[in-house]
Amino acid sequence: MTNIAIPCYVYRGGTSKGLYFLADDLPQDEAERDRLLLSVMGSPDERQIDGMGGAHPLTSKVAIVRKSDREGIDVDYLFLQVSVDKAEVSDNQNCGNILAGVGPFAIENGLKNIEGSTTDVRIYLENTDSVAVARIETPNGAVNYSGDEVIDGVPGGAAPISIQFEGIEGASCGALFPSGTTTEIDGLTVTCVDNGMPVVLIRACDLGLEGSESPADLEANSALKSRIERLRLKAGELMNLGDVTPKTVPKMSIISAAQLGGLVNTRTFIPHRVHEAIGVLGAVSVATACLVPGTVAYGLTQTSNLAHSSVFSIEHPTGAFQVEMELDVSDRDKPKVLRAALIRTARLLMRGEVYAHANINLVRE
Ligand code: NQM
Repeated sequence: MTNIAIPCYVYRGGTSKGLYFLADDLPQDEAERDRLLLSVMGSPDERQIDGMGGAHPLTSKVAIVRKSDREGIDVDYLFLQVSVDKAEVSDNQNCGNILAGVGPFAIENGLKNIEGSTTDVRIYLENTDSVAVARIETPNGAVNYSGDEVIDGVPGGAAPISIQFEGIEGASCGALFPSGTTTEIDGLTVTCVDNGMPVVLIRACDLGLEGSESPADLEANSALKSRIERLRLKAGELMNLGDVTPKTVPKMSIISAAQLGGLVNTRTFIPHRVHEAIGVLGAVSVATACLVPGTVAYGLTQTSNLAHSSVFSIEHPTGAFQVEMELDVSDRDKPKVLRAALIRTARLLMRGEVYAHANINLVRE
């Protein structure tokens, strides 16, 4: 039996890597589509040896893109997280890193015409019903990928892609702080925030940690992992996310005082592995919490002397992530997000056809 060939692009988007498909090239039936994606990625298998996945959640990601029929929007982007070791495909979170490849992919595939030396691609984020505008360098009638922009967690430079978000506040949880600026869970005071990504902020000292531990050390601490998971399940209910057992949200960010002159230092469970950096919308949510009085991050970051509009640096295991934020905190009970923007890069790695098993119903559970 011949295997199934599907047109596919592979991009590094920010600090993640994924497969990019045109929606029309995939089965319309979701269950069939998911079986196909599991087959292509080589899941479930810790090594993903029989597929394209890179054996880590950050390299087992999929973008599905279609031309949009929404007013003022160029393309619709659906993000899917393909589990490495389980037969699961989840649409319950966004991914701002994979988003970085969506603009270039849209232009390469004729879903958006080049406008000049730069092209703004307006992208509807299907996962959270929000919008991102990505500015892509397009000199000489083609996408330019090369340049000097360096983002921590990626070796070398590439062309900058500036991304601005609209309407991400409370997009998954219904409110920026769905349980107030602080909440008690299991005897710990935490902050639950959703500015594009549901995140629970926990002070490292409250967990008996320094906050500068390596991802490998944190992952090796099984007592800590169980405690974080118990907190996550309770936080999920408080954040209007329901039973989050099978979900990849909320993310659990352990925060401590900045060490590199930034706003705060982070180690983030996403939620079962620890991020080598931090997710894009994860960083936006953390930065937001740092700027709002009353959160567990606010005291830690001593932001009282800082402006509420600037570029803020969120430290992570491989460097720092710069987020441009503007917040209106004049009404302390109802902080408003006025602007969230950042720079990413993306690299086109390959385009061609990817193969799924001929009988995708045979993907092992
Ligand atoms: O938060 C990892 C990543 C992400 C998500 C994760 C992301 C975001 O680094 O917008 O980019 O937290 O699952 O790709």
